[in-house]
Order: sequence, then C-alpha cells, then structure tokens
Amino acid sequence: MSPEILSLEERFQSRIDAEIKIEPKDWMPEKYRKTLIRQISQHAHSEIVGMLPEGNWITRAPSLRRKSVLLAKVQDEAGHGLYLYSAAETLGISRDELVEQLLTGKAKYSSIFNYPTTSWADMGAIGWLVDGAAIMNQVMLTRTSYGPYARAMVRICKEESFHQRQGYEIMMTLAKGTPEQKAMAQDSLNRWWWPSLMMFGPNDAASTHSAQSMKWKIKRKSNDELRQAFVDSAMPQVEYLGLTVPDPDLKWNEERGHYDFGAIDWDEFWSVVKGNGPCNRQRMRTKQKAHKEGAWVREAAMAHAEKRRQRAVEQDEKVA
Ligand code: BYC
Repeated sequence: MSPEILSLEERFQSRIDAEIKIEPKDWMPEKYRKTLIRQISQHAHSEIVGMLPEGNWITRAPSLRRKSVLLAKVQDEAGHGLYLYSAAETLGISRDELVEQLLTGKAKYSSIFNYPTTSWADMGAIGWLVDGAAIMNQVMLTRTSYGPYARAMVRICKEESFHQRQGYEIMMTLAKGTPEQKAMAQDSLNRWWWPSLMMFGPNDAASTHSAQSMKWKIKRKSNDELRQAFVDSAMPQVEYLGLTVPDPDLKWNEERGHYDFGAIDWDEFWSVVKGNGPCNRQRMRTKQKAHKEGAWVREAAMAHAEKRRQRAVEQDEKVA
C-alpha cells in the first residue's frame, strides 16, 4: 500500500476512534464503503421484504383497530426501507443497482422473513420478537460511525418501539384470552423463538465481518452480545404472558447474571440464508412480480418529475 493511502487510513481510523462521524464526502477506505453498502442495503431489503409476511394479514385482521394499526406498521417498514436506500445511495450506488441486487438474489435480506405467517398470533409474535430483536440490534446502530446511517436509525428505532409494543399487546390479549387464544399465542412463540435468535447472525467465532466492522465502529456490539441481551430482556416478558419458550436448556444462570440457552440450529440458519428456507422462493417471486407490474408507476413518476423540472426551467427563463 502506498504511504499516502496508509496515512489516509491512519487518519480515518483516528477520526473513528475519536467518535467523529464519517460523512459522504469524507475520504474512506474502499472496504469501509463496500461493507456499509452491503450492510445498509441488506438492512433496506429486509425492511421491504419484511412487509410481505405481515401484509399477508392486513385483509384478515380481526377488527378495524387491529387492521389500521397493522397497516400503519407495514407502511412504516416501507418508509424504513426508503431511508436506508437513501443512506446507501450516499455511498455512490444507485437505487436501481440496489433493487437489481435484491431481485437477482445477489444481495441478502434477513433470514427471518423467509418463514410463513400462518395465524393472526404471528402478528403479535413478529411485532414483539422480530421487531424486538431488530431494536436490540438497531439501537447500537444509532451510534454507528457513518453519519447518514446513524441518523436514519434514530427515527427507525422510535418507530420500531411502537411496533414492538403493538406486537406485545396482541400477545397479551391472546395469552389472557380463551384457552384457544392462549394456545395460538404459544404456538406462534414456539415457531418464532429460534428464528428470532438467528436474526443476530452467526456466533462471533463464525462471523466473518465482525472484527473489522467493530474496529470501524460500524457495529458497536457483537452478534452474541446482542443475542444474549435479547434473551435476557424477552424472558421476563415471556413469563408475564404465562407462556414458555421451546428450549429445555433455557434457565437463569445466577453466576453469570444472564440466561443460558440451548444451541442454535446453524444448519437451518445457513440453509435459509442460502435461499432454501420455507418461503425464500415465494418472497423473491412476489418481489419480482411487483417490480415488473410496477414499471408503469415508475415511468409515470419519472415523466411527471421531468415535466415539473421543465416547467421550473421555463419559469426561471421568464423571470430572467
Ligand atoms: N440473515 O459476519 P456476519 C426489521 C450473513 S429488519 C441473513 O456476522 P455482519 C423488520 C451476513 O450478511 C431488520 N444473512 O455479518 C422489518 C454475512 O454474509 P455476506 C434487519 C445474515 O454483517 C420488517 C454472513 O451471514 N436488520 O427490522 O457483520 C418487519 C456472516 O455474518 C444474517 C438489519 O439488517 C441474517 N439474519 O452481521 C419487522 C440490521 N446474519 O453479507 C422488522 C443491520 C448474518 O458476507 N445489519 N448474515 O454474504 C447488521 O447489523 C448485520 O449485518 C448483522 C450481520 C448483525 C445482521
């Protein structure tokens, strides 16, 4: 590496160490830029694909109140996807390229959205556990070293807190309801517990990107630290609901001051990540179809923007 690049990298690292945010026009190592594009776009795609499992229940929500709340939540996910695509674009990649990477399967999205939503109780479990796991991960990202990503996360976290509460409220209603409703809540918890723990990614020892991402303060806590914090915060909520988790090894460890939990099925995790989960193909087909059928909307929006731009130019010429 040339001495100039070396000294640029040293200066870059010392800014990171001093907690100074990196902004789009600042010099940055190419690997930092690529890592951020990978992570932010994976995050954006997760928000967008994450609309599908819940969108599946909008027409079947059990009351008008539940329907409007779920609709608002799913719309929030679209908004999160858009802030995150915008943050990724500041790194010099276009929206079209990002979408192309999702639709061709080149870019990943969170494993969790490849599981089916088979009952209304899943709206509770997703809001409570999936958004709960997302918040655990995203609160640290409000302090990530890249300015546009950190700022997007502040708003996203506020909205995710509402999502988590609406999910827990559904779980409380079901768990305190009839025996059938309580059984629905338990069944949903059984199905979403392990996939939620997998959301945090592989164990630290198997996490290829963690060491460098922690050094660059893109990530501020490791996958295992966050997973442990999630289990510790969810367990009192599970107990309050009067439900149980599908893990015979889960118990409080007085000495550690944390819950111990059983081994995650990493074969299942990697199989889902590689495209072979229960709904991977269905999710991709849905997104590809929506993209194709939405082409005329994008074209109309572009034509409208062009018309407005031309009108503004004409107006300026008149004034001049
Ligand atoms: N699923 O070295 P590692 C939401 C991949 S959505 C799939 O630890 P890293 C919501 C990883 O990409 C919330 N792939 O990676 C929306 C890497 O493969 P590549 C989504 C995963 O990046 C709607 C390889 O495994 N949140 O809130 O240091 C409704 C090795 O992993 C997963 C975010 O995206 C996974 N779960 O750490 C409700 C947060 N885990 O890329 C809710 C932002 C790992 O080398 N992302 N992989 O081919 C992150 O914080 C980090 O990217 C991760 C992984 C902690 C996820």
